[in-house]
Amino acid sequence: MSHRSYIPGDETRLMTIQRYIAQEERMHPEATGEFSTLLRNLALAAKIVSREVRRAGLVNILGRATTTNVSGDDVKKLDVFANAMIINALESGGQLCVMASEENETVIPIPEEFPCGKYAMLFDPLDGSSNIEANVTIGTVFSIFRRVSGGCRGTDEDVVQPGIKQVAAGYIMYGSSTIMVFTTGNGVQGFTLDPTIGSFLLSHENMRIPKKGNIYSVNEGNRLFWDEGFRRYIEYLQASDSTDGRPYKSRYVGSMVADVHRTILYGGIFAYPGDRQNPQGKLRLMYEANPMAFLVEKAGGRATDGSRRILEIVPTDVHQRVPVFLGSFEDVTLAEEFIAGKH
Ligand code: P6P
Repeated sequence: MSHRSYIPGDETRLMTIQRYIAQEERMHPEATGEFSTLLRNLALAAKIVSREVRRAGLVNILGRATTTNVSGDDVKKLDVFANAMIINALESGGQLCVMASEENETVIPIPEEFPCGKYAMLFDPLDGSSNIEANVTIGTVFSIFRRVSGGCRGTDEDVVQPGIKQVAAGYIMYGSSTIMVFTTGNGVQGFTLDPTIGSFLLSHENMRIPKKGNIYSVNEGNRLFWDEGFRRYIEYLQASDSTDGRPYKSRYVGSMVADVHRTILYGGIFAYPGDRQNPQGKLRLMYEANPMAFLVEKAGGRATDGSRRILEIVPTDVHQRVPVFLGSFEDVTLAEEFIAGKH
């Protein structure tokens, strides 16, 4: 019987996320299936969060919860729901030894009644939550490491690892459609949820970021606090020179998942620089910058803090912040040169 491989656009040969993960597993005989189960459970949680995000306006799930997170941000009920949903979907599977979330000040242990596994997962359950009520795209971001501590029950040591040690990373974007984009180190794949059959279908195979783009994405409200070099870089992009596609277009959603997804698709640069008010910027290293940097590099782009690769930063705290410059290799490299005063 001939192997019926996946052919884009052929309705009879759909590549679901389950089939893709199983196919990847077959290509790695040493795989135990634990990792595949972890990704499948994450995809299930994503479907449920997606359903609630889409229903938010209807079931009055909007509004402010009574809690705030470690960042002091008002936590909206959807944040709380997404956080609980992801924890519940993943803690009992036996693949994880510990979790960490933007919404939890300390690491999340695997309850004693559940088996523990060899992976540690960090996540931002609903990044961009300030946009929820405006019905703007928001997303879940995740980062997966292998356990490094000795015991079965994980510790801080397992979640505070340099990004270069990630075994997988990705995001689920709740936009005009729900898309799950992830890498396991072998290219970047995107799956779009078909709600009529409840499956994520391969829609963006082996995503590659253009070497250079013509879009910059940054919150210009912070311009007066930027370092001189970065300010001159943005002014350079805004100057007119048709020989290299300037002036660039400015696009900024204010949801990292949306801004990074567009940057991977179209190229250019997304930046959240440090500034005089916040030298380390706003974005979190462990569950925003690291996973996005892993994806962008695996798609052929570059991701730094203005000089160092994000993935090589040795973390000290699960909630630490880091300046972020990511996107097309040539655009990020030029931004770094301006920041270093070379132009
Ligand atoms: P600002 C959302 O709150 C977030 O953490 C990221 O998703 C986004 O890129 C950034 O903050 C937006 O921050 O200061 O521009 O509103």
